[in-house]
Amino acid sequence: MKQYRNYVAGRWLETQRQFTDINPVDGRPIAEVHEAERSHVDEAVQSGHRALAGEWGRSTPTERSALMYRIADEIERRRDDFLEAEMGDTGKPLAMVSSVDIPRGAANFRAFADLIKTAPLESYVLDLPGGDRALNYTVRKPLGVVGIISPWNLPLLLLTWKVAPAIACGNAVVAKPSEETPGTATLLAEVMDRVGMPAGAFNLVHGFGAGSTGEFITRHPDVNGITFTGESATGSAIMRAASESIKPVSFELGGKNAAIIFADCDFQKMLDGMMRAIFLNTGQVCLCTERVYVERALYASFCEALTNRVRTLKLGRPRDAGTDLGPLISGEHRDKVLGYFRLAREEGADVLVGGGVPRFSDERDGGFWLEPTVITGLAESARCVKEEIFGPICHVTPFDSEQQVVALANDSRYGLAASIWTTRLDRAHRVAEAMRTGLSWVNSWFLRDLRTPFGGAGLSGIGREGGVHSLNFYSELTNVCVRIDAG
Ligand code: NAD
Ligand code: 6OD
Repeated sequence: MKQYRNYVAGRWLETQRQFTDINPVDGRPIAEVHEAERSHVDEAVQSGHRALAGEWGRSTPTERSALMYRIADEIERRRDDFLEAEMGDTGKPLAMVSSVDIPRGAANFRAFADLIKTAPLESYVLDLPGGDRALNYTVRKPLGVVGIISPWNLPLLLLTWKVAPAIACGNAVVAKPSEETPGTATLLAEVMDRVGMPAGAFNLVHGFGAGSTGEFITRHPDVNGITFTGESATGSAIMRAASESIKPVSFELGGKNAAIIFADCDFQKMLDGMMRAIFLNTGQVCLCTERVYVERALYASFCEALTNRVRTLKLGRPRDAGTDLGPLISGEHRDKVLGYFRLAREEGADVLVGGGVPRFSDERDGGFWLEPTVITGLAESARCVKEEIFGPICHVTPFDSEQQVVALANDSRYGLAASIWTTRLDRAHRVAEAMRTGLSWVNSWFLRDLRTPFGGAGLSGIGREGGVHSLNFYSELTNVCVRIDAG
């Protein structure tokens, strides 16, 4: 059985306690993972501080940028290993890991490697009475040791989305991937080792959340900042833990995202877009649409077309030809989503398609599969319309006016993303701006420019990452003020 070890202070570390990494396609074990204890997390944090006091702390943006290009190159050189590890841990189709997860892992490093060399800093001249002046300029310093805690749904993409800007800014990192998906994170540590990352500048610790590695990081008094992607409830627990030593936090949390479909949309493009927005990664993307609002004139034809397309989706193993959907990540998560399928019926939903567990009569019956599902007919107050489900399901509701649908879409405690489908330019801009979300897509979904601010409002998060917004989170910006006599 494969062993996934911790990487601390530039050395591979085995521990007493191990847990099993499961392949969600068939429920079979694929690796044993060494769970880091509190003392190992402490050693990772202290080695981070030693790195900051040494060679790594003296590195220049140009040197770090070059190193990050080597990291991206090495990820690409080991592409097949990364693909295998990501498919093994998640059961995602090859088409997705080879076009989204692994390429974005490399792209994140290149994007922030370029940015750190060119990011502007501020400078102001203050005129003083009598002719003296004060020159103010900003210096970008690392925060220190940054704790990075990431989820299982886009394991390499979301881990590197935070590791890359953190090291671009010269921080040391203690990273903890999800216990469900330790594979590509361990490969990333191998990459760091190979490209010559100084010992302690990148540490990887495996484990769980509360009472385990995650909590040891967030409560550690010498961790200087926490960046987290995951559930809103976990964000709340981490915020409490981080408050003990007043650490800055950046949170990318859950969503209950709306799509708004106007009758004037390009129907075919919209339908293709909605199939991705609802079902990519079996609905396990924080940006996925779970609430679909359709203008009444189009409602019946949309429901019919969506249902027909869903019937064509192929549930398959990652390498099976034509696979559209993989399994859910775990038995526990499948039970949670199944609970919502049941609740939807109790709340009075009409199930247009899906709603159950598929049977394959092969090894996949030991895995964590669910049918892609479309429901209608629920009140806006129903729990299935209000709570994040994070599975292959959406609820479709008709609307009658722009004003009404803006109010419906915004009636959520989450505020991550919206997608708007229309060919009317004025309406597109108006509605996009009216969304109480961190991100509004028009005639598109999950189209990413890594320089833009990314994050959510309300339960969906705190702060923005992406481009210079990431650099500002991972830096301590310091103002230097120099008085210049008039002479
Ligand atoms: P999760 O919150 O259960 O776990 C995420 C990480 O936090 C894991 O590494 C876990 O071990 C750790 N963790 C759990 N409890 C902890 C604690 N008390 N202290 C410290 N660490 C702890 O989330 P998940 O189930 O892995 O991911 C799915 C969720 O993530 C969904 O809600 C989804 O919307 C959200 N998500 C949001 C974004 C975004 O960008 N907004 C991106 C991806 C996923
Ligand atoms: O694309 C990204 O940078 C990003 N953070 C995506 C998040 C997806 C959520 O599951």
